[in-house]
Parts: sequence; structure tokens; C-alpha cells
Amino acid sequence: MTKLSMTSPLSGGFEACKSIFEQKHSFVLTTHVNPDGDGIGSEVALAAFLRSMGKEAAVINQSETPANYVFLNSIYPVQHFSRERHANVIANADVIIVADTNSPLRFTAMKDFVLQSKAYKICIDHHLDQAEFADLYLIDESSPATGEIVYRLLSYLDPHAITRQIADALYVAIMTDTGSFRFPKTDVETHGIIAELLARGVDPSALYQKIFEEGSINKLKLLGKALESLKTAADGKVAYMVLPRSAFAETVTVEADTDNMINQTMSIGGVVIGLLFVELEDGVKVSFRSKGSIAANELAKEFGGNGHKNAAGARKHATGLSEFVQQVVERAIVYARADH
Ligand SMILES: [Mn+2]
Repeated sequence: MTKLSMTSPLSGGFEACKSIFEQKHSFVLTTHVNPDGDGIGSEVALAAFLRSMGKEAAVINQSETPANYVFLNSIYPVQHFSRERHANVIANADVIIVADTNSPLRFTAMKDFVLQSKAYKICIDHHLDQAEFADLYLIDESSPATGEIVYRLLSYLDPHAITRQIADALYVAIMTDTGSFRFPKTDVETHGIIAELLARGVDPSALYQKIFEEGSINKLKLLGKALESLKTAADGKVAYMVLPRSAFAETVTVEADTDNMINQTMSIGGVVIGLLFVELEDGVKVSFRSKGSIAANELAKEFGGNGHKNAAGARKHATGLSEFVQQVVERAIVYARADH
């Protein structure tokens, strides 16, 4: 028996969602700062589904949509948050759905508006360590993508309402968050869901091309700078790259252009921990990747971050780049050496 045919542990949450979706009228959907394919694909799929139920839905994000995901606007428009246009929409919504994060810290400028709204709050996510802010949580830490949980929810509510367009958005969510189906949580269920999406007409190579093969030369030059900075430590078990502010200025790129870059560190044989440091205007962001049993999220927690076991991140404000790199690399060496 495959996992697909088992009773979902989330079915209680799905039933609660069903009655909320039936009773309430206006919905706001959002995701984390610097949204990725999973966050945007999940909220777009949910919004298109809600519209087909005759509901009002607004997708409002803290950050602008990265260029390679803008095509999802044709499935459902994604708006960039502004206080003037959206404060009332958020305050007056019946329901707010937060997808792909469970930490209000990651809503940044939208945080107070979301937390102060009287709306019923639903959190759909696959990260560890959920914060207490929502009325209903649909969390499955074993899922490789929030898009998978959204697929299961929508199939529970009405499998016939999963149109080709909704399937496209869910495919984007799952394909990007599984690293094109190669990260460890990718399993029988993931491929089963993908088969269902393809049966609805999804064209994998067309979507892959839109996301990964229509990038800018500037982004590739930024990758060049990251690769030039590559160093290893702990006898090649730790690999790390550092991008100072000047790298972005010189290549005319932005933080979002570092998306997926860290995976380059993991392509080196023997590397068990990969790090990418990005200098921000007021601090440093570090992304962590690990192989096997090494807990990248535990390492991230030491620096105020969180995430999954093999992929995590942290942001530290008011810190110098080189001191922070040194601190994190020192701890990464300890984690890498403890691994056998
Ligand atoms: Mn995700």
C-alpha cells in the first residue's frame, strides 16, 4: 500500500478547513519574505481554488515576486504589500492563510497587520518549530513542499476543482522545493501527486524552462562571484561562499538572485555542510545545507534561524560580514567533524 491511500494524519485539519472555506467569504493569502516557488505556487493554487468556490481572495506578499515566478500571475495575481492599499484588506478579511512559513518574523512589514487582524488564521507549512499565531495549523514536517500539503487539502475538498492552472501552480511549488525531485523528503507520495498533476495536463519541461532557463546573465555573473569566493574547511567537509554587498552592485543583482545558489556547495564530493553568506544592508543572511544526519536546522538555531534538517537559514542584524562568517564556519566545522 502506498502512502497515498493511507488516511492522512491531517484529515482533522482538512475537515476544519472545509467548514471555514464554506462559511467564510473573504480570504487573504500570504507567504514568507523573499518568497520561493513553493510559497508562491501554494498561495496561487489556493487562491485560484477559492475563486472557483465563489470566494474573494487576495494574494499579498511582503516581497516582490522574483522574475522567474512572475508568470504565475496569469493563474492568480500576486500583489506586493503596501500599507495604503492593503492594511484595510488584511484587517477586514474573514480568513488569512499563511503558506510555507509558520513564523510571523518572516512576514516582516506585514507582521503587525496580520497578527492584529481579527481574521481566522490558517497556517499551512512544512517547517519545524511552529510559532503560536494561527487558529488552525496544517503542518506536515515530513512533506518536502507546502505545495504537497495544499494538493492533499484541495483533493480532500474537491479533486475535480484542481484545474490545469491550479495543477501548474502546485507543480511549481513541489518541483522547486524538492530541488527537481532530488532532495531527501521526495518520496512515493511526492511522485504520486506529481502523476496526478501531469494527468491534469501539466507540462514539466515548459515549467522548468520558465523557472530555470530564462534567467539573466547578471544572475550568472553573481554566481561566478560566489564560486570565486568558495572555500573549504574541516578537510573538505565544509564548503562556504561569501557574497558581500559589492558583488550585488557590480553585477546589478539583488538578494533574490542568490536563490538555489547554495546547492553548488553540495555538488562537491566529501562536503557534508554547505554555507552561503549574503551581506545585507543591515546584517548578514546565511543559508545552510547538510547531508545525511547532520542537523542544519540545529546549527541555524545557534544563530537565531530555523528550517529543515538538511536545509535551513538564519539572518543576523547589525553584524560584520567577516566576523560572522568566522563564527558560523567554526560551528559548522564542529558539526561536520561530529558526523561519521
Ligand atoms: Mn517550502
